[in-house]
Amino acid sequence: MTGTNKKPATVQTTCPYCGVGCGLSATPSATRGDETHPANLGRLCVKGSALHETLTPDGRLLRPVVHGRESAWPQAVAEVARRIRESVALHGPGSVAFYLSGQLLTEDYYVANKLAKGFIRTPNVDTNSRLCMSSAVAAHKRAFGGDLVPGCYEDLELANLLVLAGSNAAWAHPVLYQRMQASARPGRRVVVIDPRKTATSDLADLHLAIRPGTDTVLFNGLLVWLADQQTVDHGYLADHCEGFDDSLSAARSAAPSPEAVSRICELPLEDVITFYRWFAEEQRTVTAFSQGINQSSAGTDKGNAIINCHLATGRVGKPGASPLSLTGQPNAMGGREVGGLANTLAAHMDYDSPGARDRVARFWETEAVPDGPGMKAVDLFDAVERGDIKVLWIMATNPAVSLPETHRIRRALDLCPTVIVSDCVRDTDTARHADILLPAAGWGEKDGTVTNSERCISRQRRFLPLPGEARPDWWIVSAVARALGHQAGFDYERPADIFREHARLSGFENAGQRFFDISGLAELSNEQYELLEPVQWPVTAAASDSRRLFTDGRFATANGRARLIPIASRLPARNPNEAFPLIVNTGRIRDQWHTMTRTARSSRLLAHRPEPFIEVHPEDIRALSLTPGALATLKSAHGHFVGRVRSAPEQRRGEVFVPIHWNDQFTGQGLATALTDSLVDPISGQPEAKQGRATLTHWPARWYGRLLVRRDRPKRWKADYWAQQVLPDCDSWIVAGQCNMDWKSAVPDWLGGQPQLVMEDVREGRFRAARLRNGQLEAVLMVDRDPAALPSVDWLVSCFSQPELDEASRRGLLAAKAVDGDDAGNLVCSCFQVGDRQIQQAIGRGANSVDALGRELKCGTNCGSCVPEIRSLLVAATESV
Ligand SMILES: Nc1nc2c(c(=O)[nH]1)N[C@H]1C(S)=C(S)[C@@H](COP(=O)(O)OP(=O)(O)OC[C@H]3O[C@@H](n4cnc5c(=O)[nH]c(N)nc54)[C@H](O)[C@@H]3O)O[C@H]1N2
Ligand SMILES: Nc1nc2c(c(=O)[nH]1)N[C@H]1C(S)=C(S)[C@@H](COP(=O)(O)OP(=O)(O)OC[C@H]3O[C@@H](n4cnc5c(=O)[nH]c(N)nc54)[C@H](O)[C@@H]3O)O[C@H]1N2
Ligand code: SF4
Ligand SMILES: [Mo]
Repeated sequence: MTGTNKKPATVQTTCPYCGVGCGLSATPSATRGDETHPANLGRLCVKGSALHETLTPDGRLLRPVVHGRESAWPQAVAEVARRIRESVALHGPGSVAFYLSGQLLTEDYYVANKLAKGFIRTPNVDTNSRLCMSSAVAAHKRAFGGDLVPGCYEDLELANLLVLAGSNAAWAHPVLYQRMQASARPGRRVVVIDPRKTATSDLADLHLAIRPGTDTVLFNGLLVWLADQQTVDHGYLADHCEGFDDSLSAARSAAPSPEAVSRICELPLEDVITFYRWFAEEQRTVTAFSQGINQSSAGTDKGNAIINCHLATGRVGKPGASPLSLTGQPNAMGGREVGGLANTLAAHMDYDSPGARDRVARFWETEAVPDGPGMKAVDLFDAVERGDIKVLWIMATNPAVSLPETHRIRRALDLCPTVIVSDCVRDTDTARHADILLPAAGWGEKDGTVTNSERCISRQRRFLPLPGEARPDWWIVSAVARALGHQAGFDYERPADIFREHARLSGFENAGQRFFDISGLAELSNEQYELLEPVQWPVTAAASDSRRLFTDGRFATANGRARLIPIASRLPARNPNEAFPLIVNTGRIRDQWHTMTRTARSSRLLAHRPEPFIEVHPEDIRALSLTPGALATLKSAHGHFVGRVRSAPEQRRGEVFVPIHWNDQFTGQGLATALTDSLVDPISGQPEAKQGRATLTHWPARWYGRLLVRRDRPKRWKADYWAQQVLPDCDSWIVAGQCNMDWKSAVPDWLGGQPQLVMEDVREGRFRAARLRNGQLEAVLMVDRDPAALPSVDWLVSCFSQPELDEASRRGLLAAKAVDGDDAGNLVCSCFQVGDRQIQQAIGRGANSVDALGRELKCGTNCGSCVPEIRSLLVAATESV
């Protein structure tokens, strides 16, 4: 056999996206679900299965850039070290800050935390987990005495009542959703609590379209109901808990009756009672919660209101009975384990845990660690804005997009004397403000571990060479640490060295007080680390079954008892008012990951929702004189957002939903965070990202257009509205303008030269032009007054792949519609690229169920994320008959 046709080795690794933490078998050209991984047992969602499509060298940051100039590593490391040393000398250690990420591997995170807190001695280390999990962390600590998730994924299958609170798992945790779907059985019930009807509601027996921000009232009311119906487990409370009486009386004054709950939460009384009855009846209940709970000015209270009901009924850490916080990022848990949050120190020890500061300092062999907690993300960026932070090192997060009031964040970054950004991608909204850019190795190029929502530690493994000068984050941080003179503490040669140290610290002077203990992994050899199978913590000599915590009713508090927390009635802090009458809800879409730096590289993933949008209730659309399919502007006190209006009966009236993903790299004015403000939960510091306030008005477009240009041609045009859509073979934009255009004279700039085919109908506001080169399509522009009259990109893209444009396509280009009429329509199934029009046609031919459509078109048969959408097309078709 020759070396050239050798197949690349398949590597078992873990998906770098959501906190489900699916195992994958990966090669550079394919990703498959790993059947042996306990999180997914072979399943994958569309983002996981498209991972190999995102591994392109396009747009990668490949070399360090220091003050605008490419530089070699020794110079870049020396410059970072110099800036840190000077800042500490002149302004003290607190003037240096780190802003880290739940997307770092545990080893990266550990080293960054150790350098900051142990050696630079700044407490100012926080992470984007502040925006994500910190309310759940705070709730866990209040209730259980530690940041401990009691349950596991199997509980989602074992539960007879599944409550999904503020979670759109169908889109955000798709493989867990698939597991919930697959475990449906007669008698198993699902309740979804979400102001919007989402794809997740497809699984719901009861959907509570709650008034945003009032979840504490709903769960306080539940506690009262449980007490009044005598379904409280008094034995469990007496043996293992404290705080029940106070919590119940607080609940009684906040939510005295189902009628009061119904009124405050704006829910039908019978639905409230049904939920309460089901919860009271069913011992095997899991309440899974996510950002609808955490991202709130009452986030910690919402978490504890949920946990109170579970403690009161003894449903914690039992098979099929637990509260279960769904973590967002792949290593949100790992970051919490190493102590990446500003108020934590290391290895689940806080600054105020007795003896912790001294213990950690001794373990790290450093003189001291900071005296107390540092600033949380929003405060930290306020300090940057005030000029108190002189050096800010941002790793694996994009705060210019993801923090609220982005205009202030960007100004703060500009004011900061030294901003260091470690990222894999060259152009991000944050990188634009960097003084020093450090090229990080990305997924597939680095080794380490991540911990998923059920405390399962899995290996990410490398199967690609390092591109350019990119280096793993642990390597970069260690190099800087050594340049600062800390050789001994940072002489790591490989991630395994770091992992062993982290595992040793977790067990160091830990006689069972700290539940996070993985000392059983502290002696792994390099080879054993290489082969490490997924394992749930704790991992100690004593731990035998780590699937669930608190199975013996002992908690991590000083007296071993769990605490019920009295929850006052806190209503939404920011109600709509005359100036800003609409509530802006923000969240995720199925096929994109956060700020799109990776997922937008796959044209398949960008096809489902190709541009920013605003989901609006049809009655509001009418009342505000908007047009579905046209553009509109949301304006808040902080900024504005332009997106396509989608008619959404799933919305409550007076509330709109926008996606969080778009940013300046992909559109002109599509930042969701321009609409939310810096109001945070008083305990966790987590921003209230789900409740902006805004006005909504029609965006007065004179024309709508679509531009496709063969890849990498120079860009010499401007439009009031643009959104980039990545397509095979060409660059592509959805555009619109507010002024009439003289297209004939403007078009050479748009197409990069004179067009050969031109059609203009001034009366209809229609213009078409195409430029050919050697008979092949080079660029095409389609403009129309009516956005619905523009052709589908599928067809336009097919014109680009023709070696010579045929006559029919030429005619089609001028008429601006597909010649053969077999347009797939809007994409529904990303895995098999099936559009709504194809599905509608198949329904017309008699395919009358999800299964029948799957047999005919394959749609919905891979990851299943699109099944709720397929179902709604089926319903719409039946209704229209
Ligand atoms: N496709 C995709 N998946 C992802 C991510 C991604 O970017 N893309 N990101 C990952 C990350 S980091 C995270 S944190 C998770 C987030 O996962 P989720 O929390 O499930 O996702 P979100 O869309 O942010 O918000 C969930 C729901 O909260 C609802 N909500 C808003 N306000 C309230 C309220 O007051 N009460 C209640 N009960 N609900 C409310 C919203 O309508 C929304 O449907 O997703 C992870 N998975
Ligand atoms: N309004 C509103 N705001 C929100 C939210 C919301 O629902 N609504 N959700 C919040 C939540 S839950 C989250 S988690 C945040 C997410 O927000 P961010 O963390 O800002 O978003 P990402 O796009 O994931 O940023 C990760 C960055 O790290 C880079 N990267 C990827 N891998 C690596 C690596 O290995 N090393 C390095 N150094 N860099 C890497 C990526 O290219 C990218 O630029 O947004 C928060 N903001
Ligand atoms: S469910 Fe999450 S971890 Fe699993 S493949 Fe999808 S994005 Fe990756
Ligand atoms: Mo998150």
